[in-house]
Amino acid sequence: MQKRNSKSGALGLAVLPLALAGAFTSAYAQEAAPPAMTAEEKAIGKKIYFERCAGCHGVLRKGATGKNLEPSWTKKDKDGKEISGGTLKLGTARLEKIIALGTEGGMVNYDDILTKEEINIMARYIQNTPDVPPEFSLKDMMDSWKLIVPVDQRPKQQMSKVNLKNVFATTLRDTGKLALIDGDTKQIWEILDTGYAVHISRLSASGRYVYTVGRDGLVTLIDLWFEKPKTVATVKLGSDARSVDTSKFKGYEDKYLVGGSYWPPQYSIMEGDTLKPLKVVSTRGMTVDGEYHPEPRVASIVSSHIKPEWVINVKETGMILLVDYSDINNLKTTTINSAKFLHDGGWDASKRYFLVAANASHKVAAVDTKTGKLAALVDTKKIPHPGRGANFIHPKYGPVWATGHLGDAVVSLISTPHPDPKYAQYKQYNWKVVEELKMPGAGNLFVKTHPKSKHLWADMPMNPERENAESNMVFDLTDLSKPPVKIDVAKDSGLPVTKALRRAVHQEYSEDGSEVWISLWGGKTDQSAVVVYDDKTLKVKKVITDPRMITPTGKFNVYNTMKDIY
Ligand code: DHE
Repeated sequence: MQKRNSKSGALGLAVLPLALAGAFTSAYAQEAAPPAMTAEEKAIGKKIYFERCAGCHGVLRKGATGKNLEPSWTKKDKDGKEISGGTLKLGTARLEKIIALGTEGGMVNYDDILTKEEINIMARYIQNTPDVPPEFSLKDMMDSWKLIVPVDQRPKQQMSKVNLKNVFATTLRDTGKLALIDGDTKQIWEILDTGYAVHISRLSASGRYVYTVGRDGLVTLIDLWFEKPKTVATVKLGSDARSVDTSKFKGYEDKYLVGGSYWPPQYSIMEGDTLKPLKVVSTRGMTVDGEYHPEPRVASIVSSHIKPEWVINVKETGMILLVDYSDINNLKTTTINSAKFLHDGGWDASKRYFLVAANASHKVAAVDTKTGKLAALVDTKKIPHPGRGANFIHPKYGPVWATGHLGDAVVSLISTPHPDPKYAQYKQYNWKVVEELKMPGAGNLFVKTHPKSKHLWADMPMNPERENAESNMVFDLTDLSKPPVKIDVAKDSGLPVTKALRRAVHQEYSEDGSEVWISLWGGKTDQSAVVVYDDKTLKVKKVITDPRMITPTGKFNVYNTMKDIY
């Protein structure tokens, strides 16, 4: 996903065909020396690149959701020409414009985040050879591991009266903290320190432990059985990470945790209740096109309910790994070819098929975890971004799974197989996009519904228009021909308008499916809120705000996350 949207500038990178990405060899020899940089400027460039650019372009800058940014692309020729051997050479002035204004290809504008000097540093930094960060071994993990409260010193039962199943683990992104909010009382129960620019949380199969991962690779294990939630262990997965999941198959509950890293490109297996590192597996290797890739990052990970298995999606190679964790010393892995640039995804309603966006390939791959084979590769609109998607019964086409798109103003509904014979009549539609629901604009990140709900919620936080970015669209699942209702979440919060957009992002249902919680992702220092809606009436039920409520984004209801309900 792109962090922010372009204002309007249709510059350079947007028009570069991806196919040209590798066509630089002949021109390479004629390239000029990279622009000079002082050690201090290099350090600034390195930090900004990690914080702002690496997520989309990769540490080695080979490109994924974002374009390839290797010097072969970014540097001008020795003679100052921009085009050489079929390759567009960008150079400092052009790169400065792209960084400042963004592109229509999805590159965001940084002119109101970075100073002019920083933009100039970045334009020069990316013409220099990429810094290669150090590897991170099992020993490095072990050295980083902190067991703060050993298992025998933890409570033997839940100490508080809080309804744990309805607790929401809420990301406070830019503060590097996690708020544990009591869903029944809507009170903040505890706020705990986590990793830098904390990303997602997942639950152990029992619902006792919350695992949170930061972009710096720090995993935090939180025990909900204390009177107040407590961090009982931490460990580093590497220097850059996005995903974790637990072992959910019967007999393995709370036993293992698996974490996926962006850098180094690998996944790591840990003890579920202590985070003691057990094994590290590299994901470097060949892409679906048969080319070696040095940085195939681990994107989404999900734990199977029907087998002792994780589905591990490797972004740059387009390989989906089914990793059998029943014997981690003799790890059995099924490697499934799908499409490049795998990102986020979720289960179908039966939890047999995992559907994952191959975002820059504009496809959704569906893997059949029962047979261990690719079930389908479905063409979608531009840059599908489902979050975990949304499952419901379409009035005409039966069971469907929904995904929105970052690059297009539609939510696509893909027909999915279902074991219940009453849905056999819909088999003819399976793995087809059966309907596209119109949105007011692109920039969708998440869609959500609940088995008890008649509504489908879709956000647009990456849309450039304030009125779209701050709203959600709600579709009536009993009559999809009705225009969706637009809910202005920022306005409903009652908070003062701020200079920064307050992006209405990520929906999560309460345990009983009666409420929808939406975050307002505001400015880095602005007090913000989570707005709670009654899912039936679409009226505001509660605005959860607090001076510490800064940049709330993802929310993970304990029960729904534990059971993968969406
Ligand atoms: Fe995410 C899920 C990667 C930016 C909020 N994000 C995911 C997943 C991946 C991913 C691989 C799937 C995890 C899984 O299921 O195991 N996200 C990335 C990036 O690489 C990216 C584009 C850029 C970056 O540098 O990190 C990125 N993500 C963001 C944000 O800026 C968001 C909107 C705000 C934030 O808090 O960081 C954001 N991502 C989320 C959320 C989920 C997520 C809330 C989980 C959704 C769910 O319902 O499970």
